[in-house]
Amino acid sequence: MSGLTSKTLTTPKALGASAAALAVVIAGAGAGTAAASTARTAAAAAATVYYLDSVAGNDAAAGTSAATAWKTLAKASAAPLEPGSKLLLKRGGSWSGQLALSRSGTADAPIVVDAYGTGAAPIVMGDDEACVDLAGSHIEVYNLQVGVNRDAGRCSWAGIKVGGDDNVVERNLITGAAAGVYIETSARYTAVTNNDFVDNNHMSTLTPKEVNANDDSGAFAMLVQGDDANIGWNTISGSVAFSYDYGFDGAAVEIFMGSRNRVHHNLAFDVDTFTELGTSRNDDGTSNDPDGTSGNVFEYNGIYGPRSRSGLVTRGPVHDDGRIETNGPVFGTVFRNNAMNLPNADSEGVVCDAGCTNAHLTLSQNIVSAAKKIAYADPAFTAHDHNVFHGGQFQMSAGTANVRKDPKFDPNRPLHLLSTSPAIGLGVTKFNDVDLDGVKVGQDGRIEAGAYEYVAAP
Ligand SMILES: [Ca+2]
Ligand SMILES: [Ca+2]
Ligand SMILES: [Ca+2]
Repeated sequence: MSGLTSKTLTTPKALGASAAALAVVIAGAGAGTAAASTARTAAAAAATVYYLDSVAGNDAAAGTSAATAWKTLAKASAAPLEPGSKLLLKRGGSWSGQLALSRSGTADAPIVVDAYGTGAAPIVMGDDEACVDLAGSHIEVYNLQVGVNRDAGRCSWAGIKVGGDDNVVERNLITGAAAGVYIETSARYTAVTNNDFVDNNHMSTLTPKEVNANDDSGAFAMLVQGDDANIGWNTISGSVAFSYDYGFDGAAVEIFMGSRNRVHHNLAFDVDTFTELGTSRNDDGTSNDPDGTSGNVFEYNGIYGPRSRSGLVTRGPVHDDGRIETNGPVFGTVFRNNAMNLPNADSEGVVCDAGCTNAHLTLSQNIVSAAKKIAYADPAFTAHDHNVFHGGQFQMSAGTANVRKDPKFDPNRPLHLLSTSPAIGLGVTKFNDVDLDGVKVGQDGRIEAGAYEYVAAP
């Protein structure tokens, strides 16, 4: 087994910090009625809009118009934000330090952080804990650049740290952090949607093996310790970094102690591992994760790129030799209609070890193509069906109605299918209305394996 599969999830430095929350906006959730919408509009109209201008602002001004904008993150962080308030950052501006939002909106009147003016997205950078800290609840953050992709001025731990419930992180560029978005343990219902995660490849812990051979950590686009997050429609690239301990490290979505998170319609390029899941136990078997880690769902994600080495890593409770797996067991992970194409010579598509059984994982209608190892799972694991498997070693039970063939990806459109693909029509269950392009699933009467419906190339 490679270093990748045997590695231990390390405990991030912020573990145990303030409670957190998160906000899933699974399709259709939230205040959907006309009445709620009207109430929300009215509340927003009545609340104050504050402006922040890093060039011409003045903290002694009123802050309530572009002409009287404040200047600093400290002033903005102390703003008396009531439900429905907005905090607008001027485009073209840049701030170093932390934007800390500890007040809360409500479901009908969230606090909104957004950009104003013209030009480049406003940049919040240069904090060594979290450039944006969402400790409150019902806060929505749009259209910022969080972090920079260089040593000077990076967010050296988190880009955005989520502590409260029902927060939204949407349409931002998040770059250069050790954890682009970090969702803390008690955070529930966080939405992380339509963002671009670029080169979140900083290692927060990086020590030679002689010092510690299993402590390197970082290069997470998203680190999820909370529950019930909706993580969808993001693009994620470059979360891969050198590690003394593992050769390389990094993940698109690392789930550590979090449950019922839904990860869907994300496209990940050159990310070391798409997802690794773990809980936290001590060597004697006692748990640091009282409510466990269970029920995380991954669907319609695309995973590719020459530097990508792994699609899914999860685990059961105990190793063959009787040793407790301190990052297991992780229960009920569902992985369906994902497509991965991993040509890297060290790549392993799916790994579920340490006593993996059907209680730990279900794999349906995926395409898994990996050069070194398609899949490893312990013999008791049989809950896999209607997948296309292709590539190197296959160390898993036969499962049900799987196909071992070249998936025939279109060389011109990553992870899309050629007309000769065995994935076309292999699926039997419609798990989502739309594919990774937003195309209706099964519209031609056939459901594909993988992340894309087959539509003839234009
Ligand atoms: Ca180390
Ligand atoms: Ca948990
Ligand atoms: Ca179809």
